[in-house]
Amino acid sequence: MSELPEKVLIANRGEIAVRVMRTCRELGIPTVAVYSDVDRDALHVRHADEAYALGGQTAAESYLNTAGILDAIARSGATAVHPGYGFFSENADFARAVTEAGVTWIGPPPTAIELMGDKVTSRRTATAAEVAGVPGTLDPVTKPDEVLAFAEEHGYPIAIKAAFGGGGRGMKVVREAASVPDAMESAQREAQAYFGRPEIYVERYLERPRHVEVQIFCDTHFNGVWLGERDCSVQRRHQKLIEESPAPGLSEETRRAMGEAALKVADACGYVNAGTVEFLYQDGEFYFLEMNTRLQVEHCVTELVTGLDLVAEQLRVAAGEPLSFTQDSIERRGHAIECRINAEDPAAGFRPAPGLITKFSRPDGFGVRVDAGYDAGLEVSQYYDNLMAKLVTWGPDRESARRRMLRALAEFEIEGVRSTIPAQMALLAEPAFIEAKHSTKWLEEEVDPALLTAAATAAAPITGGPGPEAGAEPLVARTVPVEVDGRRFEVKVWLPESPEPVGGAVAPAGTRGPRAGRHRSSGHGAGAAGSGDVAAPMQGTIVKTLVAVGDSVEVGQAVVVLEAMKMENHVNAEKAGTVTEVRVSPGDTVGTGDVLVVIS
Ligand code: MV4
Repeated sequence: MSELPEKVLIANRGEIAVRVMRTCRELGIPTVAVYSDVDRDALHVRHADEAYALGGQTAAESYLNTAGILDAIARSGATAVHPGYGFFSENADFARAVTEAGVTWIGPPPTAIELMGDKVTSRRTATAAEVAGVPGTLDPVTKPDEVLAFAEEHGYPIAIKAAFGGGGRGMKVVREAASVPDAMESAQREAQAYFGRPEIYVERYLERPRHVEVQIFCDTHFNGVWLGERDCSVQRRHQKLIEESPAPGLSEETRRAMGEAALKVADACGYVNAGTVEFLYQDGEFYFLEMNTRLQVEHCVTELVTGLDLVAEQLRVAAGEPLSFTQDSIERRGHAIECRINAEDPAAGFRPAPGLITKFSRPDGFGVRVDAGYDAGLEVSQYYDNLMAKLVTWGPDRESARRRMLRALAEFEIEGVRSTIPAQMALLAEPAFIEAKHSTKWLEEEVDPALLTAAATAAAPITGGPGPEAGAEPLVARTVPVEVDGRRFEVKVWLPESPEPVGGAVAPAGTRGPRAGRHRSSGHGAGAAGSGDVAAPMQGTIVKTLVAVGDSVEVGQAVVVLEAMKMENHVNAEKAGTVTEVRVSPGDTVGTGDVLVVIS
């Protein structure tokens, strides 16, 4: 029998939290969401079985609040934590804090996170495993002479990079000796500013590389498998816009060599769980860049090509199970492309465009997958990243996946905020992309910006529904009475300041009940009148039981005191009879519909 976590807390938000919850649901594992003030009604909260407020708006106040998340773990009784990507996913201290609380960390060992989190030690680890990076210094450089000597040996251009950085911030390209001192100084300054450490190192600079990364998976039984690669070369300012698998034009021989190199790196850092090894690829050669010690945004293209659920595999591996596949059992079929649908304005340099989504009509049909973190009526907040959804298409070959993507992008209707869709449609129709002649420099340096501006301007205007102004009205907390099965409760709801609620956009907050998962049957609905099963009308904590087995009770008699939302509620018997079961005791957490007492 397969051992899986009993209850998973997802320390994240948006599409990745929803994506993890979907797999948990398929596997019968209850899920716990955490949420910030602005995410009170977010999609990930609706998908979870239980949800706990972290408070705050910014990431630091909420999804990076260790004490708050640990508290939610304790209160929910979660036995495992999935970090998603971003936030705490590559934070070794958080991983340790979770483990020390006796909870399973669904991710790699903290030591592997640390080894790969710093580019100097990760390059050393790769080099020790005989996986070459771009030729460069293994130790940080401090004097211009060291850099000049390197350049004399390897030739210009060279890249000066932040040792403890990532994402390309602080990278300086130098094409002549005279520029070395200034470039070093500014690279050090930026490294200090971005990453809090000034150390820099040097590499030969590749002019037109492609970004190709390998998905690997390792278990605790020393099995390691590579699942194929992804080409993520369509980027701007290190934000990926389109990803695909397999990488076009890669020979089977290179693919296998890359996969094996990725596994050597994983081995060398004692890796367990899902990971990605990034390479720069140019002229048939590949060079180790860095390793990402998390499940990545673009993991879905690998899922479509291999048919494997990577989150399910993460749960198995975290529970100590061996991998469910072997290197020889992996079959890669066809081609998958992913577009990151961001709330950004492509006509304004992909400037973030947060706001209220007034229409969100998703594409579907054969070969189309949408992983969305938003829906109509929800607001893309300035506090978090702009990813609204991932649109992924599969086809038997690259061209059919590309055409299917164009079809699906055209079907996707988003109003209220600007999106990257028009830009992606224009890019996918470009000859350089169709012929796969693009590189990491393509979008920023080779594509005519007028193409993106024209596409975005021609796209539908940002109208529909009440418009951003109406939705932008601030919400205020009000305590209002509600009736649940004829019983009165006071609940706190967040309503627009104006006396008349707009549209009904806020109705779900008041009517959905306190954080009840929408898939959960309430148990006290149909046929509840006169039922002997006394069920919790809402999620909460049992304060007191007022009856014992054998007691006789009257209709309407209080049998349990339930604390929910800082209020004590009496839960009453709906029929007269004798108590045959008391299923809860003080301190227990119960969910909506859980049976508390049985009367016959
Ligand atoms: C490079 C490079 C060319 N030569 N290193 C940018 C992100 C960081 N992780 C590494 N980056 C690069 N390093 C050498 N020696 C070009 C890039 C680069 C890049 C790499 C991957 C994906 C997109 C990129 C966009 C611009 C530059």
